[in-house]
Amino acid sequence: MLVTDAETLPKPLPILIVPDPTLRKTARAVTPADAEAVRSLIPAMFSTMYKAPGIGLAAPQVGSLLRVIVIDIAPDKTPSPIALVNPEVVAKSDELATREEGCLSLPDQYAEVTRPARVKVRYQDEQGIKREIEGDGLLAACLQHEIDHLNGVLFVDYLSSLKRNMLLRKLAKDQKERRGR
Ligand code: K1U
Ligand code: ZN
Repeated sequence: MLVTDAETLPKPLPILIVPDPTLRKTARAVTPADAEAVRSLIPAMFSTMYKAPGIGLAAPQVGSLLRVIVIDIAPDKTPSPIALVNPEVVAKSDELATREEGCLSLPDQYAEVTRPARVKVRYQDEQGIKREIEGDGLLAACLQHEIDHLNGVLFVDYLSSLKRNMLLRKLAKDQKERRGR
């Protein structure tokens, strides 16, 4: 299946929004017994990410506590979808980089986040083959952001408590207005 082909993708899943408690839980490692679940989860996650639209998505954002993330940092250009099962950061640079991040679980909220500029991530692909990916720039930020989701960590956790509380209050206000519409 071509994961970027809208006609062959499954129905998008609802995305959990902060403060949903699932977003604060730690996802568990995928085992061979999860093969069937992961085979249907990954296309559903791509479908959800492309529809949002976003450049990444982690399983807890759609209510699954399995260690699975999907990424496509160039969805409008040449699509380059990557599904990562049991991803782990195995190396990170001392050099840091700051960039603006958003999160599909905190709609319309953005903030500058500082993280290691480059990372190497070990993971299994959809077939269970062990692979590594190394990245900098947006790819490095996205990999770290999505792996954080698997550990119940959100980008707002890197902000000062003042900035975090302002952003969370704004989110709550926006969501209340959206529900009232
Ligand atoms: O995990 C998520 O909530 C997805 C998030 C990933 C991310 C964005 C920015 C830096 C690090 C990680 C998003 O995709 S937010 C939406 C977004 O950034 C975007 C959407 C459409 C086109 C381009 C970017
Ligand atoms: Zn996010």
